[in-house]
Amino acid sequence: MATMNRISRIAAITRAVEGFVTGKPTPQRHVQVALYSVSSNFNSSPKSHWFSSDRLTDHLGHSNCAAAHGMAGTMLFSVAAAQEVHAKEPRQSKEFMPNEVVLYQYEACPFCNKVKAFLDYYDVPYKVVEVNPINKKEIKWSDYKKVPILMVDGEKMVDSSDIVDKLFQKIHPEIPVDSVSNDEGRKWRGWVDNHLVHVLSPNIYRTTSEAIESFDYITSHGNFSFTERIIAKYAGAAAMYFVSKKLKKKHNITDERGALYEAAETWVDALKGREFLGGSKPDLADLAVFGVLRPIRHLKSGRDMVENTRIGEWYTRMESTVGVSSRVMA
Ligand SMILES: N[C@@H](CCC(=O)N[C@@H](CS)C(=O)NCC(=O)O)C(=O)O
Repeated sequence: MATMNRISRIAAITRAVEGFVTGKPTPQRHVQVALYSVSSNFNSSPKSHWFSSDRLTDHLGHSNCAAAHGMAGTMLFSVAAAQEVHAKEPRQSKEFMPNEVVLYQYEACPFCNKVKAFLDYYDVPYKVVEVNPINKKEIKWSDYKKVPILMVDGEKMVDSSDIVDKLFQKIHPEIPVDSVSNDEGRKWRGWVDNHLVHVLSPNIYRTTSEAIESFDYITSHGNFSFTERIIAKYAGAAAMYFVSKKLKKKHNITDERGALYEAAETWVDALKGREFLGGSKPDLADLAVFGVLRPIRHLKSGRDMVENTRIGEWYTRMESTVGVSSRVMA
């Protein structure tokens, strides 16, 4: 009986996935296959969701929300030893000394990781509240139902790019809002949201073993109950494996690894020999690229990317510049 339920729910996922990919509305609006927010509450009420088709673009279009922290990956990226250590930019604004910064997030969500890269770089201490993707009870109080949500001394900020812009303004009140990013920075920040994130999902779910690796990370770092975790790992991986094939088509990607390598090379070309896009120190585009790549860095796709492209040196520079996380215990 339980098995039957499971099978019929997996079938529901597949239908929802098809509904999404074909663009047809699906009656299974609440089946959620979120790469960052994968969950497996198969016994959930109709309100809970595995794969909510109205949110699929968020979940699946940017399914790079997975990573595994592994020794192999650490070693691959540890050319850092040979690199000079870049100092963090000191916080320049005495006006921005918040008492409490709280990030509502999914651990592997690329948008949340963009915000975290910024906070880490600027040494802004922040607490994290991991949101349960099934019931989102931690953000019940909010009308805005996506993550990241950042609370800065009671001020609510939403949308990763807006959050970063607002924080930058607080740190650098002397810089006019329009100049937060120059044309080049703006262009590449847009590229991250409109291109890079779409390339990541077909890669991290490319093969069944990669999909399981990704889901292993997601479910072990996310806010899941024990049962949710086990089911999500395998059912989510299976569903996303198929979804990623459809996503490839949706975004006209034929060779996902090729597209990932191309994106990495494109970024290195954009640097034009500079240490960072921002010159001798990272700008907001550097932080955005680094932020969305960080969750995949120790997955097979991230390791392959570093082995097969020139991005490793920049990534390592970013890693050493951003430094240790400024996250504090909640
Ligand atoms: N444009 C938003 C996108 C945020 C977003 O799509 N977040 C996803 C998770 S990575 C989300 O919360 N989706 C809704 C859900 O989980 O139900 C941003 O940059 O912050």
